[in-house]
Amino acid sequence: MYETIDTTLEKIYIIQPITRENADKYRILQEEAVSLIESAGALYAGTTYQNIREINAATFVGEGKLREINELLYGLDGITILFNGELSPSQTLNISAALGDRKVIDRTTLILDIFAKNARSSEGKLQVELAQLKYMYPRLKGKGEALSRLGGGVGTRGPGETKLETDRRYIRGRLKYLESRLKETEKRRGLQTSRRKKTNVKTIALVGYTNTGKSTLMNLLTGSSVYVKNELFATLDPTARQFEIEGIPFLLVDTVGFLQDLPHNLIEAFKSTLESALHCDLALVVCDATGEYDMQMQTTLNTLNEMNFSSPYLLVMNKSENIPDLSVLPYDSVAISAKENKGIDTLKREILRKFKDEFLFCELFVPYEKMSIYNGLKHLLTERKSEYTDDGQTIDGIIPARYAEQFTEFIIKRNTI
Ligand SMILES: Nc1nc2c(ncn2[C@@H]2O[C@H](COP(=O)(O)OP(=O)(O)OP(=O)(O)O)[C@@H](O)[C@H]2O)c(=O)[nH]1
Ligand SMILES: [Mg+2]
Repeated sequence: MYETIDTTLEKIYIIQPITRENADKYRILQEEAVSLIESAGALYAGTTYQNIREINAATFVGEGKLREINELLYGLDGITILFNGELSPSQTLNISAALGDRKVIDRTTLILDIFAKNARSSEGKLQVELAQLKYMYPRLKGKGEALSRLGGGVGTRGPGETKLETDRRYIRGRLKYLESRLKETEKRRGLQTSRRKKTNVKTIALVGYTNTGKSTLMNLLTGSSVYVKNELFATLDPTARQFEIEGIPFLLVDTVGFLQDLPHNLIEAFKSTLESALHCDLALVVCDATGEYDMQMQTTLNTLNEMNFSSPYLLVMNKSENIPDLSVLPYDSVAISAKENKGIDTLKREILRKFKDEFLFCELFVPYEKMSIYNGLKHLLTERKSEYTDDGQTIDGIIPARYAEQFTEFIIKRNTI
């Protein structure tokens, strides 16, 4: 029997530049590029590294390197080149020309392709298409020659199995249309958010590096079934679900994951869908305890800060079932395993602790003659336990801090969380 290779999959060869800025992390960047290629549904064909002391303005990498790649890939058709960094429009075209008109994409194009593949909501699709067309437009020389030269596959796929348009005049019109459609949806979402604020339910956002297990944790906490996959950017559209801790309702929002060196225009594109997460009452910064969690945490917080995020947050180290000694993890983090349902009670307690100024955990006593007063207030508190005695009712309850004063005469003990 012969092993068959799926020839329908595009093969991608990586050029990994090594610069002064990425000297300490280029290996992680290269590994991530391999995961990105697989997440885009393509095959990894190999990597070449190049030390860049001085950037060649025309082609970024040196001519010698391009000659070497040309020789290496000679006769191998259908191999796409991924430059694992950002290229200017003319650099993309020049590299392609130097490699015998081979298809060349950069990291942003690849990420946008995965985004297009994974966008589900109509707003997500609009945003991805807008970001793709904006990025592609200056890369199209004349009437889309460059892109039509690209052929099919990665970098030419729009959201929802569509093929991206390459006609510049068409794109200009489409950009205007997409922008106005997005403005409308943003307005509608603004209304929803303000309505939600009025209901007073606290919002908790799951944020973090891609593939750390945010959606798995979302499913575990809320009993929902959002999409989980061992793939980068599996989640694109934010999803919100209610869940309770000790009878207190919370809204949990799952969001798109981050990646180091995420292009700025991509962050811009998702700023509005991330809005609910940016204004959350608490963010759970989910990291992979078995990975480069310091880098993951820094990337996440830096990206959020760029978007004016200022909510309190809690560090969550997921996948910790694989860590024999948890004491090596950051001391202020909560170690969990979303997959094996471990550490979740501790996580819930830590979440409540973060809200300790917002809720009063207390015991109350209501004498029977005051029962009607209490019944008028009852809807403001969460009763965890209650018991009838000879002369009244004792209640173990949670009161939102701003209503606490109304219960003063009934409170007999204030508990700490
Ligand atoms: N070993 C282990 N794997 C986990 C755990 N939690 C999640 N995973 C796996 O990690 C992979 C990614 O999980 P997701 O929940 O999709 O991660 P995510 O953070 O939502 O990823 P994106 O949406 O792509 O940013 C999946 O293969 C999960 O099964 C865990 O506690 N332990
Ligand atoms: Mg996810």
